Amino acid sequence: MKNAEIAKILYEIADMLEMQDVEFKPRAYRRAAQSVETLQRDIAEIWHEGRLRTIPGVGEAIEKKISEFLKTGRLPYYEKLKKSLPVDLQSLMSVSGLGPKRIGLLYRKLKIKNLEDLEKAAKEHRIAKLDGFGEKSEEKILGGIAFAKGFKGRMLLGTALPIADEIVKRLRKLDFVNRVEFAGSLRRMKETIGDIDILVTSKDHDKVIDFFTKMDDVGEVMARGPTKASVRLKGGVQVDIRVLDDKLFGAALQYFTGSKEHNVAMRRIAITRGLKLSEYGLMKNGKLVGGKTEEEIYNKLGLGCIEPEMRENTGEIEAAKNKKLPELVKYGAIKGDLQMHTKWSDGANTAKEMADAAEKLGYEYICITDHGGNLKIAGSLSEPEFRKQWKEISASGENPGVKILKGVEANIEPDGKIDMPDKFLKEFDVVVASIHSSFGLTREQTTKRLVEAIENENVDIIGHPTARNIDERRGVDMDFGKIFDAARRTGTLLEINAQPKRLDLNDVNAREAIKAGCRLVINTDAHSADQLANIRFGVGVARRAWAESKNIANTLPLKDFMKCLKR
Ligand code: DGT
Ligand code: CA
Ligand code: CA
Ligand code: ZN
Repeated sequence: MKNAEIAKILYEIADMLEMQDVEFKPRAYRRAAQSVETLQRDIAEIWHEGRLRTIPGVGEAIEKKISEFLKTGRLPYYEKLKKSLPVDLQSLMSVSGLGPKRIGLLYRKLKIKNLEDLEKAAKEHRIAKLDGFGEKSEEKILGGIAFAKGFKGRMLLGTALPIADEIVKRLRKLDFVNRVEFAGSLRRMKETIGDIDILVTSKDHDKVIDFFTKMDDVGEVMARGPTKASVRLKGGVQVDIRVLDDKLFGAALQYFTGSKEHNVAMRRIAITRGLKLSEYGLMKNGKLVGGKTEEEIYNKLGLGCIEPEMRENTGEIEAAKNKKLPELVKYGAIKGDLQMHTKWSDGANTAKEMADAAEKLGYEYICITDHGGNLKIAGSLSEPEFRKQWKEISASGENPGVKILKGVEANIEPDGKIDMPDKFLKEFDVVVASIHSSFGLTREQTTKRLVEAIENENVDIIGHPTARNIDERRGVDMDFGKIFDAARRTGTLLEINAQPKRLDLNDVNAREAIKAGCRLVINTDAHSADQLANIRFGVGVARRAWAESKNIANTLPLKDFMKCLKR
């Protein structure tokens, strides 16, 4: 599958054009890249169907380039650009506060090509002297370098999962293969993934390794042995495979799912019971006593079987010991999606098309929440436009299976006010309010800002509460205790935004929110019908937060869901 590879190229083109101060085009490329990156289908299939233009952000020019690349495996336009700008954009871009424009300037003025050059220049105070930079931005850059080093070499869950799915599917088709599962951080649904780990059972180990290392999309074979191999795909992703026999599948799956910290704690428990746990099974005096299934291993250690998403050694082992494991919300439990955008603002599809896609997912309801208020760049709707949209929705006849709610995503201003009139807000079924600007307020200011929004009687849901972007921007700083307290007190729902770049609230915050008695919703914030499938990333976060169905409002049928809105 070439999705990740193409997305990467489109991002780089956008950045390189922007480095040279080209207008408009970078935005288009970036938008297309984002859609391709999180596409839950193989882009080659969409190309074969002649439907590339249905991908949000893909216009005529970009369609042509994607086609050319899929046809020939090359894109001379991109190669030429890259040659003319020998800069390690990817790492420089991951420094918060540094965009392509500034990177272009740093390259032209100081010949900065990579993180090392950047760090050196900042430490030598050469950056502060440049026009448009100052001591403060130099300090910020140094902080940003530290953050970038943290993400370096990792990818978003939303990038890794479709790639892993595709490889798993391929392997399952082979007749000499029995079981195939992915393990590692991916199975735990961590928000970022270092590499993809795949386990296969087969009688013919050699044949599996052979197939795996010779797949079309393999760029480089990094290691190859009789039962394991590591490859780097052309898109840059590393994949590890291990081949084993059926009778040890459970033990290997348990071991390679991790986390390391969870495994260390598990081995300690084994020792207290006179047993030894490893990837080769649970042993007593050198004799195998468990290994075929994970459940068997957990049970023989006196534990209930712990769901992969909880295996981080943050209390799950104690809970399993005391029979206090939560019944985690299921991936199929969501009955409605409460944040999505249509053609009316910055989405790619109509409300009707969104409803059709929702019906396929088995939903009972969706809420269309195009942007309102002052967010001009995202195509915010005026009051008359919203009224026209509502007419269109009711004229579409509605899907008998899926109720379309009238919603809006409004903006929370720096002082906590919502940027739309109260009287109009009351006419919507659901109001989502989110932070889209002024990310740099202090912790006190942000806490006040959010509490004010939460206390607003017209706000049902706080969208992506910290406004972070996993690979670009830290979230706003706030006193979560006060936020959760206000949300619980007012019955305001807090969102787990399922966009792979956001996953906001994250696992840790969501778990705290649940402990504090808040109710959450999981929304995709989809900008196209395909993106409704991103819901699984949000459910993954909820499961990592130990959420049960009762903690997630949109597992409720429509009638009960409407009752838990505060208005
Ligand atoms: P990642 O790839 O950085 O997102 O994180 P993981 O958790 O997928 O880590 P990875 O790929 O290095 O290894 C996969 C799993 O294998 C890991 O979660 C636990 C297990 N594992 C690997 N190395 C060790 C080790 O040295 N000790 C223990 N206890 N487990 C290990
Ligand atoms: Ca891994
Ligand atoms: Ca690995
Ligand atoms: Zn938003």
